Amino acid sequence: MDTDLPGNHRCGYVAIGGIPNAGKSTLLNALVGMKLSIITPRPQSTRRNVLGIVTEESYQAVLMDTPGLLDPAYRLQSAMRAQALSAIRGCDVLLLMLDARKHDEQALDDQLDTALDAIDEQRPVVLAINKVDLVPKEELLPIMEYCAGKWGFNALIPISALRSDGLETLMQEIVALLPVGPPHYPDDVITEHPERFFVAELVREVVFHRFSKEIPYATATQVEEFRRGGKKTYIRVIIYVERQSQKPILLGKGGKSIRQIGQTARVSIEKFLGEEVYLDLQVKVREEWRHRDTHLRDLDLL
Ligand SMILES: Nc1nc2c(ncn2[C@@H]2O[C@H](COP(=O)(O)OP(=O)(O)OP(=O)(O)O)[C@@H](O)[C@H]2O)c(=O)[nH]1
Ligand SMILES: [Mg+2]
Repeated sequence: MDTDLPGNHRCGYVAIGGIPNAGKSTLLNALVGMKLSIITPRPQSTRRNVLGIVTEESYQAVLMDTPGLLDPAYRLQSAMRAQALSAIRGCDVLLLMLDARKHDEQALDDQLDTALDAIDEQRPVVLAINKVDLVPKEELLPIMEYCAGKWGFNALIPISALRSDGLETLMQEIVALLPVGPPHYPDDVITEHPERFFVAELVREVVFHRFSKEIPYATATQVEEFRRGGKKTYIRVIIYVERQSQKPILLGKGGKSIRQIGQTARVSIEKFLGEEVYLDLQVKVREEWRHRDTHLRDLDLL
């Protein structure tokens, strides 16, 4: 063990689990202090686990944002669920997140059971009751009391991930539950996914914001070329859709829509990479990619 470390240094894996749209990715980004996970108003934005590391003098929390838990209706959704469950089952502390707006008893039961069914009674669980900025104060206590009666949570913390309210208390509770031990990662490492992953995600984020109904869910993105050396970094991203009929929707009249997607995505990609980028977007069809293992594997979703 590193002799410079305090004797009670803590380190461990923290899975952020819960139903789709609870605010898990918003929380990961807020805790890490960097936009690692895409955030959209639509459920099922996150499709695979995203790692974010918080390193302080006395602890290192290796956080894992996970896809929202739901009953899978097709292959991609079952792969998403498997990803989330593997993080939830393998973590040192589960940070279970609730959407406080869904607080009738049935909705709370549903939210709690999705994750708690997957873990053993011994594992520490911290319950983060999120979006409290949208809920009248007097409704919070009954929610907390109901949840406390359902499971022996190690802590119940009301938070607003969006406003970064309650996050210090949340982190303190989590750190106290981490095992004592040296850090897993060097202190300057924040994540371990390749740049290509984040770039593809930032393009997908724009599609999720811009389109409704089926299009976001029928879309996948992949970096096909990433070249440095010129005046700007050249990045070609393919936007896959499932059917020929979806292609013109993404392109828009005279290519207007794809140009706007490109402009918005380029700004966030440049911010993420800290360099100027030439972003080249292409739309291609991959029949039924959501349902086929070969495609899901190629897209790093399986
Ligand atoms: N008002 C409010 N909105 C929030 C808060 N946290 C997240 N949101 C919003 O809730 C929506 C979903 O947030 P995400 O962070 O993408 O949720 P998620 O749990 O990662 O969703 P999936 O990846 O689909 O499972 C976004 O529009 C966020 O801006 C919060 O504390 N307050
Ligand atoms: Mg998410």
